[in-house]
Amino acid sequence: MPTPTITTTPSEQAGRPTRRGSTSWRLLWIVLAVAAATAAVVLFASSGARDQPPLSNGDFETGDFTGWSTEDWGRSGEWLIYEDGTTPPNPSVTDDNPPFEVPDPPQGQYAAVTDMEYSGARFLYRDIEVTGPWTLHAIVFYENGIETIYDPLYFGTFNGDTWFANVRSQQFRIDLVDPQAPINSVEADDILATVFRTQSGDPPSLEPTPVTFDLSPWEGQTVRLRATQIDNGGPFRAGIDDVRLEWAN
Ligand SMILES: [Ca+2]
Repeated sequence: MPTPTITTTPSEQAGRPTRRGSTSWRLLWIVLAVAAATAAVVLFASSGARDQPPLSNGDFETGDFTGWSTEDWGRSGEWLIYEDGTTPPNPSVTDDNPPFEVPDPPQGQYAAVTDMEYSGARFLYRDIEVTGPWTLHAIVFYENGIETIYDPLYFGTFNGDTWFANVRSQQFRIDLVDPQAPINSVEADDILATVFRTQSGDPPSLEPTPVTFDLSPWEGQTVRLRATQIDNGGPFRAGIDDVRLEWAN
């Protein structure tokens, strides 16, 4: 019986190098695909980091004022975190005329709003270290309990017990101020810029509205973002949410 032999046809011989070649190409394509995917992930991660300079709890989603400071002047009224636009976040600090009714938080579950039973001035603020060419972004809104905005650049005085203002003031404004200045300062040297403000003649309410402001002129400095709400003509609910930093174009 002849010894079995393994024979190879010319076509198979020709095919072997071809198969090895196709395997090599397949490997090369896999390597290239993995490299491309890795590059895409790296690019995505770096562009994502670039899009979000840090500003902790600018959206109030911790459900409290972590990262922020508040100061409330007056017998009854304050900045509060709320979830539902028709439920006073602190029922012991609210006026029934008109009752608390504001838009629901425009971003996420929580936002900041003022509520009050008596007249006063309320400050919500935080310091921002401007370490890049950033744009400030926020969403603002308000519900004035009376028809008229009164906008004097005057926040009244507070002796720790009683708030006093000798002119009508019914307004909401957001300024960039010198971090070293007193919280109620309206001195021209202390107010670096005004991001938003209600003015005489404005409508009595504003739906949630985005505002942006270029912070790049203060790059390398620390500025204080100060939101101020004042009323002595009726309740004035002012709200803010989604405060964040973006890279300026
Ligand atoms: Ca929010």
